[in-house]
Amino acid sequence: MHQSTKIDNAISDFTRAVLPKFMQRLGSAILFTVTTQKPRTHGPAIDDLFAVTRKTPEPIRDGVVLLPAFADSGALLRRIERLIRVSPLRRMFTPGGRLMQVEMSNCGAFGWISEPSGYRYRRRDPLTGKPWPAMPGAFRALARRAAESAGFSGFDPDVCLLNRYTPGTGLSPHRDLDEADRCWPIVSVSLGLSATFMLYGNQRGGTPQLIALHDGDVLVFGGPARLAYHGVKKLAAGHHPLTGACRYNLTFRRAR
Ligand SMILES: O=C(O)CCC(=O)C(=O)O
Ligand SMILES: [Mn+2]
Repeated sequence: MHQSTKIDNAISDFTRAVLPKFMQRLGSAILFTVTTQKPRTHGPAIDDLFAVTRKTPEPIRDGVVLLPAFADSGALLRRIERLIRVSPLRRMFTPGGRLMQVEMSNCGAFGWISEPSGYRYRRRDPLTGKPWPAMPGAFRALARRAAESAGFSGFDPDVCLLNRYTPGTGLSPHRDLDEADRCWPIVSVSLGLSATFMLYGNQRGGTPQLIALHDGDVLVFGGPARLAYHGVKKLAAGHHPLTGACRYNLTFRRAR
């Protein structure tokens, strides 16, 4: 037989007899791998918002706990994008008429707003006239688990205030006072650019304790620290791969 015919025959034998068996085995191997993979316990694949690389909780002071890298920021940000298409971020005026630096929106049964008559929780977004977008179940679960990890069980937030900071923007010292029952903690999630949180005592003034907050960190404060004065230093310029030149904060509260 001619040499090239022999090679042709060998190739066609291989294609007919060996290759299908090989492909069949490969298919079974892939199927085996897929079907025997355990479901992921973290990350957006099963619709939770917990980071895979959570670190040990850090007690800051009585009633204040930092949960470093607790939240899956990528998954949270995708939901935030959807929420602010419904109720856009906006800058509000303080009751005294000053334009706030931080851009805000809300999701949940209530939203926190500033009106000429004072700070209020409202069921409807004054910008759209419609109810605030519902709080995603995964947001609620994240806030509940964060509170629990900090020693506050049973937290069921009905408000999630969305804050967006750009470089040069900060939040002056204040207390979160507009909630009906202060037995519930505040759960505060940081996303994107890092910021410096200023934690004071329960009286105005003094020297703050400075807490560095990075992407995915969650700060919980309640109990004896529930009415502590707190604020955020002006954001330094920077770039974060997920948020660009800004920081988002989600503040979960129980309003009613
Ligand atoms: O952005 C933060 O880390 C804090 C936000 C805050 O204190 C608030 O919205 O009341
Ligand atoms: Mn606050």
